[in-house]
Amino acid sequence: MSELRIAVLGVGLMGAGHARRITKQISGARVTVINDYLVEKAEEVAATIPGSRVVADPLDAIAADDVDAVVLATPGTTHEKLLLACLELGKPVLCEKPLTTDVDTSFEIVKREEDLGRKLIQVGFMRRFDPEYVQLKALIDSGAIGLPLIVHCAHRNPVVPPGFDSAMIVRDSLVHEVDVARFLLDEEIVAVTILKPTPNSHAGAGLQDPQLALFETASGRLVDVEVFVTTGVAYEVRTEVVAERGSAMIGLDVGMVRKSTSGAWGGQIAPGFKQRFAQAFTNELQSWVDAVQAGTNVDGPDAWDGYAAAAVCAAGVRSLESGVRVEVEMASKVSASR
Ligand code: ISE
Repeated sequence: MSELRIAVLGVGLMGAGHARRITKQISGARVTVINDYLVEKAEEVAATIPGSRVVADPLDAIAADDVDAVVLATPGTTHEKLLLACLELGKPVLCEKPLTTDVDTSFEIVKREEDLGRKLIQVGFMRRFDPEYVQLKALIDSGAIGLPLIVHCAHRNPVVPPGFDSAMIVRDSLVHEVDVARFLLDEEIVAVTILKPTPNSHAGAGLQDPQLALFETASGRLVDVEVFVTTGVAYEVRTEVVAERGSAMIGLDVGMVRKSTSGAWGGQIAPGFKQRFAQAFTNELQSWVDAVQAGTNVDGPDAWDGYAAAAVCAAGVRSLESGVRVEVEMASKVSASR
């Protein structure tokens, strides 16, 4: 089978990493086209990817004859238009979160894809490809610990970029726990409550950090999340599932434990999500490439998952603002194909 020819749109932190992984680590695919709204940035990245060329307009990049599939890593505000172009041209696309920036346009994308009668969109919720999450999901699905009743999560970032506001903590950070909860428990989240502890005095002025979120699922199971994005420490993502016949926890950061002559013992914590989820990003890309090559186009979170995450986060932001429990407003899943 010939190699999948990929256009990478947006080569900031995520897109540049994906272009490099496709080139160096992924089999069955190569990057043919690079696009970024900063043409000099696109040229800089293209110079490191043999056989790639820069196309300045993202719509031209999607339509190019030497492009079979697209990795979309541009800012979220551009996703709707670019996803519609991919759907129109029948090109499979791996779209970094968010699917789009609001619930209504996310649902429009779901419906457009539905009208086509085949899936073309995978959403970049990479934790589903992380070996520890895969192991935890397999354990739950095996039935060995019985029915999960409660999930405890912690999501800590050492630092966030300037301009990161309290709602972004929900939409950009907590959103991963939304997807993890739906993935592990296999059901929708129906209500969200966000509590606001005393803010970290080292966080930017006005930033509500940390936050404590509580998700309620359709059948009544609960997920609590501490999300704290200015810890100043390192990158920590922990998930514990408490079930009827036992519990299981991942994300303990216990790689090598070193004992030193000072009498101290300890190990290393990943400094950021790029390092913590490096394997997940590689696995995600390889399984997407394999799915596109096999003609199924999606192996992982799809447009519906992107829409569901948007709906839960919208409720989360309303809860953050109002201080009360907010029910999630979401269409029901009608199609048998989903
Ligand atoms: C970032 O966008 C990510 O996706 C990371 O996984 C998350 O930990 C971080 O909080 C987000 O800002």
